[in-house]
Amino acid sequence: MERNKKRFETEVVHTGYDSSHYQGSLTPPLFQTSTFTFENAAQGEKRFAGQEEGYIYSRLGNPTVKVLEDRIMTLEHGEGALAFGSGMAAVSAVLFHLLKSGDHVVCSRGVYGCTFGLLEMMEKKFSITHEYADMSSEELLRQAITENTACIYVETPINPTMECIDLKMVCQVAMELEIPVVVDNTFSSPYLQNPIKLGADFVLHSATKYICGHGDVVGGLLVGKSAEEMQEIRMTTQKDIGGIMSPFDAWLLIRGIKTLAVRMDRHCDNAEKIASYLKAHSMVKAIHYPGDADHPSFRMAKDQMKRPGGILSFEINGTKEMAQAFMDELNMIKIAVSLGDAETLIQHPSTMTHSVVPPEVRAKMGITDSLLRLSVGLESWEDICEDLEQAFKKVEKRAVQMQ
Ligand code: LCS
Repeated sequence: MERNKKRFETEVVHTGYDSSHYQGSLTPPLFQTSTFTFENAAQGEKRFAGQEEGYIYSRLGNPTVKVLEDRIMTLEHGEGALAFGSGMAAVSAVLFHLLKSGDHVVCSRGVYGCTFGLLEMMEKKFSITHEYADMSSEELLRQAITENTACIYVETPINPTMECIDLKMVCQVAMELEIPVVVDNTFSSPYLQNPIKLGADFVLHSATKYICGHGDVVGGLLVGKSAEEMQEIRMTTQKDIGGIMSPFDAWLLIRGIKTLAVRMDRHCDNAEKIASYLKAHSMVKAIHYPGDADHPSFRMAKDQMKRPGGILSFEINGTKEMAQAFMDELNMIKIAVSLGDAETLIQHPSTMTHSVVPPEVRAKMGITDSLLRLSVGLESWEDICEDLEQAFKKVEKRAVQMQ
């Protein structure tokens, strides 16, 4: 299918919707309906048999949701897309599609806490084993693959350590061994990185984050490079497990995604400034940001991503208590999980998003108790810095008094 005739900034606004089909409505209409009526019994039979195109029931497809699915499919260079009720519903749908008992998953050495939880559950309940692999070299990746490996699952940049994985290298190895690759592209959004173009079979998003951009929807998106396989997922793991997106959430996400390119540029601009500020700060032991020239993934991220993104993590020079006290002293910056919103958000991975990960595994993932993750928002970068600075000063003063 011929695609991408227009540039990203145009596709993100227009693709998947033709107003002439909807009485000229500039905005895609909200089809807030659970079911669709048939003209007669024969039509219902044909639709169920797949002999006639058309909607049946919103768990199997909905016109508002389809606009979003078609848009993300184009933005991620896929041939099929599905929308889910959460990012985790997208993760579980693709893993249940690919895996059966006895299979093995090779996973990047860090993943979002609930993805970790899902892999644990699959191992306990269904004997689907997994290994967190160091994918920093082809040799190490190959060492982790077994004859039962049925999926390579990669987050890049990894939440929250910001390590990046060389997708071209991973996909080349996987293609040679005929193992499907799934990439969680949540941190980059399709504006910064397109895993299918680099050889991945599936790319997914927690649409809750940058795609929404406004902190008012929980949703997930899955894009695949095979239209047939995506249709199979629609009619199996999505239909029968049922983690679909509501039409209203799709409608909000269509609104949010229109501004993705402009928002991402601003997130990236702000993150660059905040990273330089934090790197130079005496209270900061280390920063983890792919745009930092000292970051181990700096060069590779530069090739793979359009820009280094809007998230960074940093380790405060002190204890867990100090990290938490620092968060409590912030005024404008909100303490909250999630990311990619207009508001700058800070969270403490070891007690929040990754608290389900056992401490020894967290240590291997590089998640220390003094690590804080900042989702840099759209505010003035000077105001973000001023808020960080006043909190550092208060915590520093308290530390001196306690000595
Ligand atoms: N993948 C990544 C990389 C994520 O960061 C998250 C959520 C998910 C998948 C799951 O998406 P959801 O079901 O929440 O839409 N990450 C969160 C985080 O870092 N803070 O709060 C949620």
